[in-house]
Order: sequence, then C-alpha cells, then structure tokens
Amino acid sequence: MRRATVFAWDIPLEAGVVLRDRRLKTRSGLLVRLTASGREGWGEIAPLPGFSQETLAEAQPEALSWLKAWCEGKEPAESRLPSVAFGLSCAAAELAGELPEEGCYRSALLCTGDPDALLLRLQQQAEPLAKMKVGLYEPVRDGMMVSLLLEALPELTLRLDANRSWSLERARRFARFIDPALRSRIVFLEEPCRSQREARDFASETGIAIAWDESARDVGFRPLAEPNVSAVVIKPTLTGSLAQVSALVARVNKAGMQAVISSSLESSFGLTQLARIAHWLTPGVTPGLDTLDLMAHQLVRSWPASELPLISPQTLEVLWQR
Ligand code: OSB
Ligand code: MG
Repeated sequence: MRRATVFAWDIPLEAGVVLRDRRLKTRSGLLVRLTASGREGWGEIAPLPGFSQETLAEAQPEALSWLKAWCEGKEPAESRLPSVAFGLSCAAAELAGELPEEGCYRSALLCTGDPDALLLRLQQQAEPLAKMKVGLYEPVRDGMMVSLLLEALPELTLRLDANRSWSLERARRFARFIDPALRSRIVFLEEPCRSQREARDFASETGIAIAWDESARDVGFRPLAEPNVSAVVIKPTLTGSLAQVSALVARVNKAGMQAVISSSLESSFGLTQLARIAHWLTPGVTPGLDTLDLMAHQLVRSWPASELPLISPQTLEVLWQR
C-alpha cells in the first residue's frame, strides 16, 4: 500500500539575502513523504526564485499529479520541472534504500559580510576553504578583499563567484589587484563574465581558473575539457532527478573537471540530503552547502552542530495526503 503526504513550509531569511538583484525575505517549498511496506522516503521541492525556471505555484500541481499516480501503483515518468523531479526522486531513492546515509558535512565556508567572523571559522579548519561572492561592488574592492584573505591565511584556498556580473574589462580590473603568486590559491572563479567567451579570455589572460555554474544549465551545455576551466557547479534543485544529476556528474568527471554539488538555498532537510548526495556522487570534493545560517530555523532534519531551532513535521501544514 503506497501512501504520500505533502507538507508546505516557509522559512524567514536573514534580512540581507540578495539573489540576482532581488531580495528574498522567505524561502518556501514542499516536503514530500512517501510510505510503502513499512518504509519511508522524504524529499524537498523548493524552486529558487530568480534561478529556477518554474515557480512553486507551478511545481505544486505537477508534484501532486505525480504522487496521485504513484499512490495508485503506477510508475509515473520524471517531471520536466527540475525541482519536482529532484525532490520526488530523492524521496523514491530513500524509500528504496538507494540514497546512502553517510554525508559530507564539510563545506566551503560562505563569506557573508563580516571577514573577522569568517577568519575565526577558517582558522578552525584543517584545510581552510572559503567561498566569496564577487561582482556586487567595485572590482577593486573585491580584489583587495580577496588578496587580504589570501595573505592573512597562508593555507587558505578560495572559491569565488561573480554570477556573470563582470564585463571583461571589470574582470581584468579585479585581477590586477591579485598578486600573480596568489592566483593559484583561487581554486576557481564561477562565471566571471556575462558571456562564456569573455570568461575564457579572462581565464587565459590572468591564469585564474574558472568554473561553470549558470552555463551548466544553459540548453545544450556539454562538459568539455578546456584550459583553465577546472570545475562545474551542480545545483540538483535546478538540474533535475538524481539520475540526471548523477549523469551530469559522470560527464563532468569524464571531461576531467571537478563536479561540485552546491546549494540552491534548500532547508536544513534539503541540505542534509545534498551532503549525502555529495558524499555518494562526488567523493573527495568539498560541496558548497554553507547556506543554512541565512535561515531563521531548521526543518525536520538538522545539520550537524547547527544551533538553529528545529521545526518538526507535526507542526507543518499538511497540504495533501493519500
Ligand atoms: O551562484 O552559486 C550560486 C546559492 C543560491 C543561488 C546561487 C548560488 C548560491 C551559492 C551556494 O553560492 C553556495 C555555494 O555554492 O558554495
Ligand atoms: Mg554560482
């Protein structure tokens, strides 16, 4: 006998969460619970405004029709909406015991504002790795901040992310502030420029390695080995089912690049599943999952050592049940 429950959730975000010029006050989504033969499997469906092609209002009926068919004993096809396909495939994989328990809860530490607080956290890491957003302010300021961090901590390596905000000229201005001797400690800079061509030129001119993130979701993207491109960032909520995520990881690795599993601001529930997926599909690669502290509380499953309050499923609104 197959049963399913859909819970709705909303989590307030820290005042300062800015995504692509828009301020997001609340993160909203669904949790799905599948039960069959005394077992359970859970998944999260949470399209990210400004990044997902679908809205939550579109995802919800799509998820419900899949679940209705599933409860009737059918094996419905994966949804075309990435967030729906991802969440439902995670629930199905847990139910089938196919999603390994062990997770990688180490993450690139996200630099959100206060550099002193970041330095303290980094000093506690064996191999300090941080991620910093660039491109929001003047390139000169970004360049100085990056140099400062690299000089302050000789062991530190950095991932940077410009979210396609620079012209080639602005990207060059940033690089001018980074001593060439420090550049190899920038593991990669995600999407420096508005176009892939400018990004490639930037990388070959400066020797700073780059990574694809937004580009990996462009239609027709094919991972290709090329000089100075060291990684592809994979956001499962924006990509699709576990099978699609796993196939993309395999293609990226085959092309000789690192596949880095990354957050789309999922709840603590979704982040713990991403930590398991990272450990399973990208062993040895530190994922980019340090986004929990942007939220007011955790949801259903807690992230190791997080002190944020935890909301249990009993207190969530049940949206649908079969
Ligand atoms: O551009 O990588 C991004 C989070 C939400 C939306 C977009 C992005 C992010 C992150 C997640 O940066 C953190 C990480 O990748 O380390
Ligand atoms: Mg990115």
